[in-house]
Amino acid sequence: MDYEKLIKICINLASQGEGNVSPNPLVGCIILDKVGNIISNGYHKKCGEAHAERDALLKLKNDEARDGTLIVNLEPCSHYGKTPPCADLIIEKGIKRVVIGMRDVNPIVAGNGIKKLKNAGIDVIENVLESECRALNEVFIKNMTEHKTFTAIKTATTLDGKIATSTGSSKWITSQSARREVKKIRNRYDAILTSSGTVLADNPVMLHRKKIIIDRNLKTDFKNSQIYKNGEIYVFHDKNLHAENFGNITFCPAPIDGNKVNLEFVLNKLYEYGIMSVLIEAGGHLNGEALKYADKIYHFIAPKIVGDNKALSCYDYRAIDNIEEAELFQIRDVKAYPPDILITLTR
Ligand code: AOF
Ligand code: ZN
Repeated sequence: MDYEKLIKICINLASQGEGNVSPNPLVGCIILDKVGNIISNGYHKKCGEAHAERDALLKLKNDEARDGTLIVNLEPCSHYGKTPPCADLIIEKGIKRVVIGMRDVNPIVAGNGIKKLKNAGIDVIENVLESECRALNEVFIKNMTEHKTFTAIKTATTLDGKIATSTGSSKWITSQSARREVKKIRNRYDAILTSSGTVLADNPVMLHRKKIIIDRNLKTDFKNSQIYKNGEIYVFHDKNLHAENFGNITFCPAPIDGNKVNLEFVLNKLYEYGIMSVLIEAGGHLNGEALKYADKIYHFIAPKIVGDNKALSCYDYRAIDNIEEAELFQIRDVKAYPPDILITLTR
């Protein structure tokens, strides 16, 4: 049986929950009958709703899953959370074998689901396509193991790393197909984060459920800037004000680091607010400051060259002498969005 292929199907099913399951993991599940035909599938659709295993099992009539195989990208849970334990339901339905992509990193589950299944005499196969399963749930893993918000940067530049000319001309560097992909990437993140500089320079809409703006001196136009017209918004500043709500905007005071709002403070606050992942889309100063916290970078490159050293760079935050001080990332993926490309990097 090609379990890797089946786990891949689970990963694709799980991805349908993107944008809706946070703070829960992305989980997909398929069920094979005793001769190996796929007879059901399911995925976790929304936080608070059925887990993937329950979704797939409850589509079947009473005895249909008996002696079958359940395939799932994350260890079935063993605890009573917002829903009852999936391991119990799997046992009750008479499943004979469970194939798992990765162990759950949630300490309440971590191996207990597998133990429960084995104690009931179920054959458990672990770690099938594990690294792909871990990549799928990179946000959940960071949250559970480090208690921190998963932080990513998205930038779109020319071949020479520029995001605008010296006069600020930047629309558009990348093509429509690349920009369409950006919308899909945004949807995977609980919030997007930008700076007053970007709001003032570009007046972007940045359509999203939650938006974070770093605006130290509260100099953006809260009435008229496009970005404030929708979504739940948090503005971090250093005015002597208490945290306050005005309509959809929450104003959050933050300490200063040098002459900038302390980014680590902001990211820690986001986790307190229940924001499990954030995509930073800003200019070179904030992007640069964010690099040391970045778990991931989405770097779109257009086949264009500006060739002007006064043009604005995607990372512009320090002076170094030695090339060994450069920030180091690993290229995980390169995809074409003709005529542009997207390079995805992680640590
Ligand atoms: C999910 N979906 O398909 C699986 C999960 O609060 P609850 O009851 O939704 O439980 C959430 C935990 O359950 C989650 O942190 C993870 O450890 C485990 N498995 N969660 O949301 C699923 N299989
Ligand atoms: Zn569960």
